[in-house]
Amino acid sequence: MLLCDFMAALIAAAEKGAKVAKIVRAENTLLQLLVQEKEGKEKNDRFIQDFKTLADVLIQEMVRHDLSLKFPGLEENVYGEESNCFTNTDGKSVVVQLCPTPKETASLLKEVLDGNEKAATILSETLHEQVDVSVDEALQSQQQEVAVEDVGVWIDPIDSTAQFIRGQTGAPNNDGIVDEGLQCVTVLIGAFDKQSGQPIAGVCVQPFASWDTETQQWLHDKTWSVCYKGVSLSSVKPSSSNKHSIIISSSESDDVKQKLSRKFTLYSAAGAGYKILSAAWGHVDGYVLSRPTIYKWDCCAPHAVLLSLGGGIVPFTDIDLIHGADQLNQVQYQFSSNEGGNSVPGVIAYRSKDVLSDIIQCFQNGT
Ligand code: 2IP
Ligand code: CA
Repeated sequence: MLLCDFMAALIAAAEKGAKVAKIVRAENTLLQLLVQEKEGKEKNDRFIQDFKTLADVLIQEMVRHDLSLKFPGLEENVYGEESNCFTNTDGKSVVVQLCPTPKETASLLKEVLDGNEKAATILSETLHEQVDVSVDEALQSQQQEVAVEDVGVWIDPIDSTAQFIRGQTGAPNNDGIVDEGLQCVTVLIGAFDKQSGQPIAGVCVQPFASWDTETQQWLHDKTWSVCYKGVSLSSVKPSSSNKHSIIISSSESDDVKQKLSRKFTLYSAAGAGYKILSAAWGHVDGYVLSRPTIYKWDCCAPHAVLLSLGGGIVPFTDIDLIHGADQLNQVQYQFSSNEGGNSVPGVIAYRSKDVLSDIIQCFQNGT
């Protein structure tokens, strides 16, 4: 496959995923399914998983379907956060996937939507819709051949699911950072080289990037990058200005916060993908997470963006034993079938090597 065709397909899939996320929140029938708190007997006890997971799974399976149709052979190397197998309380399983026609997909979805014909039809029509996307000229000229068998894909269909369900509108601070709200939601599709484990491309879409007061609708925003065999391209324009600020998870430990405060101002926000992108966009210099609550599907796509800008992501392990940034290897993305094998033991995401060195110094004894 040609690199430009692969990127066009990733962009189309991510934009369609963002459209599904927006429709799930805009269509009242679907929204009720999404936000209803399923307690006790009201819970749709036909299926253990609930609609929140179904929205995730539908986007993931749509991306898998569309990429596999365009690039035969890729399907066995497309990985996602969610399992697409829904089991009911009688142990009956329904594998959620796109069928050859919208009609067949709708009837399958009705099975996991408790017979809700309207919801099943709305979702199926959106999942099967052809979306045309405009691809940046710089990408159109990338005619390099990429071997399908060399590439793996990680999908995070809806990152920051909690903010997606809450549905609040966040307020950006002076640096453009939203600490919580729909703006923190991202659809992440990252591609990596199976041999080296390194990211080669990433497409990140914010379905709810900004609210259009005229049309009373959410506008989406897209960030893409390529870092493949010497080609570094991104929709983000490089900028050298350091903010001397770091973004962290709201659940970060006091000890890590105290050490980072030696050199940086700290902000917190929801969304692992959103935080890594905040570093790539230059809202902050980096993102630090000291615990293994992040996964390869969260990191792969925005990691490609940082790499294309001269930054990167290294694991946050044994940081006090490190004597220099050069000792650290980038996070790698080969799929692991081991339990917990696709989690990442904490991250340091950085815009430049200088920022990485400054972050490491915060943790060195005595500095
Ligand atoms: C979550 C989501 C959370 C993040 C967690 C991710 O992904 O990005 O926001 O926690 O690490 O796994 P935090 O907000 O503390 O950074 P998902 O929403 O897809 O489960
Ligand atoms: Ca996630």
